[in-house]
Amino acid sequence: MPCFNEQATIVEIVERVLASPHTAELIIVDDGSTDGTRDILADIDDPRVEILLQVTNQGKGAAIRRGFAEATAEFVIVQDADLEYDPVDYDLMMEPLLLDRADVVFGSRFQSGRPRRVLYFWHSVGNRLLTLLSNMFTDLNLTDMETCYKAFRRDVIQSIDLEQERFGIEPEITAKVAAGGWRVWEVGISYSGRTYAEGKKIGWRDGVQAVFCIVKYGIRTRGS
Ligand SMILES: Nc1nc2c(ncn2[C@@H]2O[C@H](COP(=O)(O)OP(=O)(O)O)[C@@H](O)[C@H]2O)c(=O)[nH]1
Ligand SMILES: [Mg+2]
Repeated sequence: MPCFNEQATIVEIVERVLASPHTAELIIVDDGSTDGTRDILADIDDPRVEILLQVTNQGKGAAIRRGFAEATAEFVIVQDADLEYDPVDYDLMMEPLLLDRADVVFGSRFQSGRPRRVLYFWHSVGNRLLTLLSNMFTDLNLTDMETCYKAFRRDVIQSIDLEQERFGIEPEITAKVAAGGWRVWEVGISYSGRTYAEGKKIGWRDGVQAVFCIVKYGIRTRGS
């Protein structure tokens, strides 16, 4: 769980994660929070929780790379520290992994019969364009490349070298998973998007950086 200034949601999301029967361990990587999140984290008392503190803010990519490196359970899922993604959906995410049909599972907000909050139109257009561009390089037919819900066999994600520090990590993971020839599945998940007033931080600059990373890793991993 990458976590940066999420004092409004951290308690609730940790409770939801720990309530899931699938949760063997929860590694929270605090990315230099300055809003009191760290004090809240210090009060968590559950043997399954491990808290890692980044010295300075380095970005979501750096935080999840640190989490991947520390993971010990058989499967790993990325869980944001807001309430946009619901751990109740771990059941759906885990099924292809537990049946040994998938090595990697993407949770799609767009190909989903599950409830989702109706919100920013232009965000969804941006997400679809980024997914389309990524698919053109990877030749995967994903519907939601940018989704937070990416689940992996632990040995698979730990075998992939990742370098992106910020949101470029999503296209980097996607390109490298595709290049590795791993079995990728997708399942529809619910999505409770938040507004900027509610704390959303991602912005158009992150979209531009995503395009850059799709092309960079698309070219680099093509044919490999
Ligand atoms: N925006 C942002 N999020 C970070 C950072 N480091 C860790 N995170 C966490 O990564 C996740 C990013 O969330 P995401 O849904 O992609 O963006 P958001 O909902 O617009 O904030 C959240 O759990 C953040 O707490 C950072 O430097 N910036
Ligand atoms: Mg979010």
